[in-house]
Amino acid sequence: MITSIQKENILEAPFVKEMCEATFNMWRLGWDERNGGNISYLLTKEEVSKYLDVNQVKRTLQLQFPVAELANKYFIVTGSGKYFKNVNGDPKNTLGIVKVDETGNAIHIIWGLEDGSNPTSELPSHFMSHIARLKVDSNHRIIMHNHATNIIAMTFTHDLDEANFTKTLWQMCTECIVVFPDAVGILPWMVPGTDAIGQKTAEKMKEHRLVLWPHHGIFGAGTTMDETFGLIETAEKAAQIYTIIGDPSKIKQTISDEELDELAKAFNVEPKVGILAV
Ligand code: 2HA
Ligand code: ZN
Repeated sequence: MITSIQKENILEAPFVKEMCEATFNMWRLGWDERNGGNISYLLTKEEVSKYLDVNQVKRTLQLQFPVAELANKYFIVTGSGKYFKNVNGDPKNTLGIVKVDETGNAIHIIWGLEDGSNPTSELPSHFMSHIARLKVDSNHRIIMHNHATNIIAMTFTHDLDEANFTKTLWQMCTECIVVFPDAVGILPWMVPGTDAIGQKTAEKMKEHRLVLWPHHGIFGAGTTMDETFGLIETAEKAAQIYTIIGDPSKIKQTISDEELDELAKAFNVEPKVGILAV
């Protein structure tokens, strides 16, 4: 009996197309110079099985940081050292589909990264953040990191207190409090790519879908590519306005705490406690 089932072309998979489009847009917006930025996207076995035999392992990589909570889960990830500018034209070398093994101590590459490259250097921050977000949101799927220009600029010119920073962003455009009522988390400056920054990022991800790495960039979490992209885009737009204003002493009027509160009520969102003085 012939049991082999015809698989569809993986390059036509919606999740591959979404990765190509998101990376290209981030590069186009100037947020991902050179090999800056990384994305990981949680996939279901059913989604992947439509295109691949999930038991055909190409390579296995040991993890320095066990992720038992992600055992048997599938992700499509950007590759380490890959330029976002090039993903759309070369998905099979710049993207990879990985399955976390049944212990959480290793990952199996089942597609992509064909030139022998590895998943993103920020895999600890991605995996630990997925674990944190899945605990608070069962629909969570995406972790996205980039070097959003004005967010980085603002980490030089604004103090790094989370409540102060968030309130300034909320004041810069009316949409902000509606899009990220959960506020931004901010780490101290740390060396990227390490388990330590992964742990700190994930701790912040318990309460925030946006986490800033001062003088480096931003992490965003969400249930879809569009939502996660839009979250970062909105914070970046607010930071751009702050940076265009330049000298905060030039500000003649702003959105008051009462107005921000009114806005939150009108849009049915709960602003993080301790930011608005109302
Ligand atoms: O090189 O953005 O944080 C990719 C990065 C590291
Ligand atoms: Zn980075």
